[in-house]
Amino acid sequence: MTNILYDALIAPHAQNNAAFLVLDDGTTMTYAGFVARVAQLAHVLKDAGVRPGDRVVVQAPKLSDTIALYGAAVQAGAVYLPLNTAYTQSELTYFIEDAAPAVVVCDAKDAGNVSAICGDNARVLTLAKDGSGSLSVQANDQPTRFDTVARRPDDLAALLYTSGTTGRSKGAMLSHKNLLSNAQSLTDLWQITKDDRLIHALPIFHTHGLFVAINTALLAGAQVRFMAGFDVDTIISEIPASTLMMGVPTFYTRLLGDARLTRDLVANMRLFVSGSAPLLAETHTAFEDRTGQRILERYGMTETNMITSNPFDGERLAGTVGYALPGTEVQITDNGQPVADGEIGMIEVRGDNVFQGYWNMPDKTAEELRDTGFFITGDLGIKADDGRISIVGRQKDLIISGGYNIYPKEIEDVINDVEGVLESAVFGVPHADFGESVLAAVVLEDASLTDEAIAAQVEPHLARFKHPRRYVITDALPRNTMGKVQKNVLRAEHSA
Ligand code: MCA
Ligand code: AMP
Repeated sequence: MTNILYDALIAPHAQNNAAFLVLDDGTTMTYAGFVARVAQLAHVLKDAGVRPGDRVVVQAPKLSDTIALYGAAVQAGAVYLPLNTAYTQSELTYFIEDAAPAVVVCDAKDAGNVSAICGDNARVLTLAKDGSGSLSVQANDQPTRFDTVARRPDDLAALLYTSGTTGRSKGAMLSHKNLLSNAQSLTDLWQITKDDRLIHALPIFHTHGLFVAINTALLAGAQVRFMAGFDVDTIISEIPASTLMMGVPTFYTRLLGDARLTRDLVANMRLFVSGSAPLLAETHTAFEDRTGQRILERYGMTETNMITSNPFDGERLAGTVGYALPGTEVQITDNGQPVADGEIGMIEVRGDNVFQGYWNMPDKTAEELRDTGFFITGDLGIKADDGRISIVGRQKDLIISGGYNIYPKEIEDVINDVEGVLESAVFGVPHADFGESVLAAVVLEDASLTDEAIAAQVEPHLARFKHPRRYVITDALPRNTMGKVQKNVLRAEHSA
């Protein structure tokens, strides 16, 4: 038995002295150095009591060691569980209790809080922004070889939480085969090779920045210009020496806002990829007018990795997400039955990319993953007669702000718990920078409650990117005859 993910992504680089991660301070981690560091960290995990199948929670800064930790979890047969660094203690408590990890790696500044959550149930290791902390101290003395733990293709490699329409986050169980098959499809389709240099400005706790970007780079042996975060100046200065960028639509609108983005600047770039949120056709067109490059839009989900992509060679059509990836089937359905080409329906997907179900939630899994293997995405789409897919809406109540998914139910639950609030409805309105932004309509029981007071009580419970940007106090929420809140009415009223 082998470990297909480690064997494909990491093992081949043991003697590869090419640069893998090029950091903001100019230092470089070579591929061979990465393989050695992965082994050292795998020893740390093993010594900390991690056994095959155990979860390793990581809420840590974007560092080369954080990527090596992902590799280490894979090599040690563990299940990697990355978390947004913006999550508050109350959000973190839920994830740790639900996933019951053996080890939690966190920023040194959060160690006290995290230890309080974990008690004796998990070991806590630290990794600070400057790379220091107990994780690296322990790793530095370890051997640079580790006996890779064998795993079956369907064994879990990662657990990624995705918020739910019920307000409770669900852990999407991703297997070695799920991750590897998708990395292979994307690397082939986008023709990524060792000659590529990828601009990496995404966070590494989501599918886009971790699996789409890092797994494809590892598979191809490409160089990654690994940036701490999104910064227009840094990206503009790195574009001439790079060939590839992956980003959310906000990256592209922000770049378009800078006059230095020109055809000459991007002359060396061969591919710009966009995903995680709808790319407006006007952004696509404006980017082409300015640079001569047609952004390649693709579509995916945490549960499925990438599902469709516009072609590398061929027409990249604005407003469409392209064709099902090789090995991935997409059907458009109405009540579970496929509809004719050109008709709107639910997008469903099947293939090696589709997850193994939700952690500890068999009922939720059964609701969304059919016996036939098709996963019900909650996105509404149309398939043209040549197979090209366009997303036309969402059946799930979801806001996507700057590529981050925000489920209104989770926020409404927190607002409704504020003393003096009768009920609330959270909805998204168009936003020039983030695509959508969060608003809350609130009906009060206690008329003296102010929006500042509500915001202050909501704050400790939710990561900042989820906070409503505005509270609208109203006498009643608009409802249809069935009593369902009409968020489209709220959106129309407040979009300006
Ligand atoms: C930051 N803030 C936000 C967001 N990001 N508010 C709403 N939506 C956001 N996306 C808030 C912060 O809380 C802070 O608020 C203020 O903005 C400044 O924070 P800062 O970190 O400086 O912001 P930034 O660096 O400008 O970040 C914007 C960003 C970032 C670069 C667009 O959000 C980002 O990297 N987004 C990518 C997310 C991503 O990777 N998604 C992929 C998910 P305050 O001032 O109040 O404190 S994977 C996925 O969706 C699927 C599978 C797929 O298909 O890929
Ligand atoms: P996540 O919760 O991160 O798994 O987000 C997945 C959701 O992001 C999908 O169900 C879509 O609604 C949305 N999404 C991802 N890529 C695109 C895209 N290119 N266009 C429109 N929506 C997208």
